[in-house]
Amino acid sequence: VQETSAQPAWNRLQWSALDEAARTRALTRPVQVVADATRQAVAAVLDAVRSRGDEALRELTARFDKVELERFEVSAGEFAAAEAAVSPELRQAMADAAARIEAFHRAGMGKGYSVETAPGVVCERIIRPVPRVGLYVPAGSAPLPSTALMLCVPAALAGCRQVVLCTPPRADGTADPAVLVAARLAGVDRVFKLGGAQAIAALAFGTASVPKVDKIFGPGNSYVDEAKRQVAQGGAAAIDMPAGPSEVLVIADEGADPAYVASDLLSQAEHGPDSQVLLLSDSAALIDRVEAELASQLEALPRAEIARKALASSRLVLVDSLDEAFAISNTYAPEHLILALREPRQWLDRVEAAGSVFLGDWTPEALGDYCSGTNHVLPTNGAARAWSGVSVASFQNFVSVQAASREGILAIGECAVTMARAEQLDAHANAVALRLKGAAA
Ligand code: HSO
Ligand code: ZN
Repeated sequence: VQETSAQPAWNRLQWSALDEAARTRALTRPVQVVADATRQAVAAVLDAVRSRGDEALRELTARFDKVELERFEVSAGEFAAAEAAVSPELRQAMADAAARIEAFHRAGMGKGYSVETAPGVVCERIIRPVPRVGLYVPAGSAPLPSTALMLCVPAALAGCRQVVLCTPPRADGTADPAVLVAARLAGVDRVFKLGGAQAIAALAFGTASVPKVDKIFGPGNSYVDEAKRQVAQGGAAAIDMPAGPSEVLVIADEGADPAYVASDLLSQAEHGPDSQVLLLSDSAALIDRVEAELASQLEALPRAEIARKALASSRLVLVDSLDEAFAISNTYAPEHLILALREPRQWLDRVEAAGSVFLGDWTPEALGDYCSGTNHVLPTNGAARAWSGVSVASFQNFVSVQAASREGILAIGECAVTMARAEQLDAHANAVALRLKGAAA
């Protein structure tokens, strides 16, 4: 740990020098303790919105967003004003990004299928969109129109019957214009100016002005996360995935460009003081150079304060080999994994768990955050071991169908009867045996 006050602090470790406990500590994310106060505050907000609807939304918006809103839904006039407020360059960039996100997500859409598993027995999978979905786009320290694209594009591809988006109002009572333009570019035109736990409550329970949804998507602050957790637990609405602070893990070899590596670490660090940043390298010289770059690039960043806080819990780890680096990465299961390696594709098979992988020096995480075409709503906090990022499938249900003909029940009925008898479920056995008799007659 560097301790001169002029130098920002980050943790430099040598993996081979750590014992088991220190290794575990090095890979442990800070525990996300949801304070009792947060949990109770969120529960109170959910309660208020469930019982008093729009009236509660008005009070909570006045209290938390400091703005009196008569109407939450963005009007046609506000959309028009937003279109006028966004520069042509930004509009075009968002349209280009939306097109690439659509191309990638469309190609990955699941298909229905049908298999004859026995003569006269046809099993199918059919796909149905989640009927009503709610998308949350945060606007805290920086509004994120890119997140609107990442949620709206797959929702539109899935064909959800009702798609509504919530984003917090600004002090003047308007929504961020770029978020509105992004939503419209992706085919979503029902936007509500609501933020925080009250937005999640409105989507989960519905109010006179906000329609209830079946599933809620999108990142947010700790109140939003806690509200999503509570509505999911209570069965009011499903949610996309468990949330935590954003994170990146970079595996870099001796030949990596230290300026590129540092810029990738900093782009994650600037998201928030709790962002997680890890570098694994088999080259001490590379780590030295990255440290120097971190210090100099940090100075020039407007969000240096935030990034510095995140870096304080970052880790720059010297490993004995790249094999060791992949073992560590797979244990950690990062949201973003950057392979700053000379032959990155040759190492891809080693990746067991990661939300999204970035191959080689020309693929910064920022490309995936905005416009390569992949989704940036990804599993954090180690969830990548068992969860995947948002895709069209996140907005779909996969329904199985089976149809047996007379020939079909004759072919497989005995199988069911035998198993039902073994489980001592006689009604099951009867349901099949009756038909076997009928079919044989
Ligand atoms: N890296 C963030 C997504 C984002 N970055 C939005 C910029 N804008 C979490 O994956
Ligand atoms: Zn980002």
